[in-house]
Amino acid sequence: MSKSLVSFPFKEENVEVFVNNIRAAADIPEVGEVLCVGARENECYTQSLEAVKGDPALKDSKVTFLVQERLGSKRPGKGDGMNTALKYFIEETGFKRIHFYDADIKNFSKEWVLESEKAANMGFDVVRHYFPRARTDAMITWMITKTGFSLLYPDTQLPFIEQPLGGELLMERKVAETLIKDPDVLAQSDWGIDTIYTYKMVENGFSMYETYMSSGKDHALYPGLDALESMLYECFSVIYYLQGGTGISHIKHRIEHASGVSNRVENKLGFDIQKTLCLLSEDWNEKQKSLLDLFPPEIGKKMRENTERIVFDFMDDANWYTSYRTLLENFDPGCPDWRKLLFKLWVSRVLWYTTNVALKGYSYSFRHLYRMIDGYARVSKKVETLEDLRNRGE
Ligand SMILES: Nc1nc2c(ncn2[C@@H]2O[C@H](COP(=O)(O)OP(=O)(O)OP(=O)(O)O)[C@@H](O)[C@H]2O)c(=O)[nH]1
Ligand SMILES: [Mg+2]
Repeated sequence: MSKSLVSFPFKEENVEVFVNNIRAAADIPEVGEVLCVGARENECYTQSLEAVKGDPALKDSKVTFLVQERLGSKRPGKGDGMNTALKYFIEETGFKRIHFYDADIKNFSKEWVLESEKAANMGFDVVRHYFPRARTDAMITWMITKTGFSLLYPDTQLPFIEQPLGGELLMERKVAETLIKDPDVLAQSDWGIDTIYTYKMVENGFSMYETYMSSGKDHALYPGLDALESMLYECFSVIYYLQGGTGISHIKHRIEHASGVSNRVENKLGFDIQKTLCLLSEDWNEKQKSLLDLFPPEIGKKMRENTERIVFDFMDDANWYTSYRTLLENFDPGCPDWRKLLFKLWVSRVLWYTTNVALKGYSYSFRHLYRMIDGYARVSKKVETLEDLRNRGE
């Protein structure tokens, strides 16, 4: 069958936004079915299903609602939702391609689907959307995922994938078949799903096209960095377990040139700094303080000072590199104190970046972030030192 399945994993989203998105996807001739995979049968699930059933615009479209299966072994979350969709696509349909979109995109339109279809028609196995983001957004992507890939896999395309955690992507059927057979993918029921999909796509040598959506993604926002703690922990844990992979092939990879950025995105400086500062000084215990002995003395000492006053001015690019290496060597995913410490180290890193880089402007910030990833790859390959990283001009 030459058509595509469009899938929306969802949990508790605005019903009107979600149903609009279902309608936009179902209206596209290339789309054979829309699959909505809910976390559970909650109010959002029943109300959206009712709205779809009663909508005359959808009476000729196939829209399927499922509650996600318990497929994985981590926290039951978005990963079980996405894997349930992959499994349905392979076992219950004969469609050629599967698309994924977050359900909370307020400016979703048929363009999102059609842009992916066009890139896939050019012969790419995977198509991922990327879009302009505010300079303080995507702090897990930059400081955890891209940094981790750069430290561990500097010779591959992994560090240079624009938005490795993005939820908007297309896969050809053969990609879905490979992923759903992989026990690491199936196990990843939590926020780590995007990282494992990205990694496995590259590991299996699938070609990748990244389309640029200049309109950006307008979606529900987080109030402060504390809401990101579980996402941070789950995304870092995948990178931690991925250490030691070898022989990752060189894939065909094309990134569409980024065109415009809206004033809204360019001028936005993201999160609640006041609230975030407090996170550094809260909830310390003796175990966390002793874990800091594993870090280089100057990093351990400065972090420990946070029990008395807020300190983050030391967490520059070089110290973040060293802290990340220490985490990769010593982290214990089962230990709640390691989890808290990872979070605090990351908060100090985000605050350093916000006050030393982000305040200097939009273009300055992105130049810095891209150079940081290049620099980390060079240090990992031992062609540059941490001193070089410190001395690089802007
Ligand atoms: N099926 C399912 N969907 C989930 C679950 N958790 C989150 N989702 C959906 O996954 C999508 C992404 O979740 P968000 O909370 O919007 O995540 P986000 O931080 O905005 O993600 P970014 O777009 O990367 O910034 C949304 O459609 C959620 O409704 C879950 O446990 N199960
Ligand atoms: Mg969202």
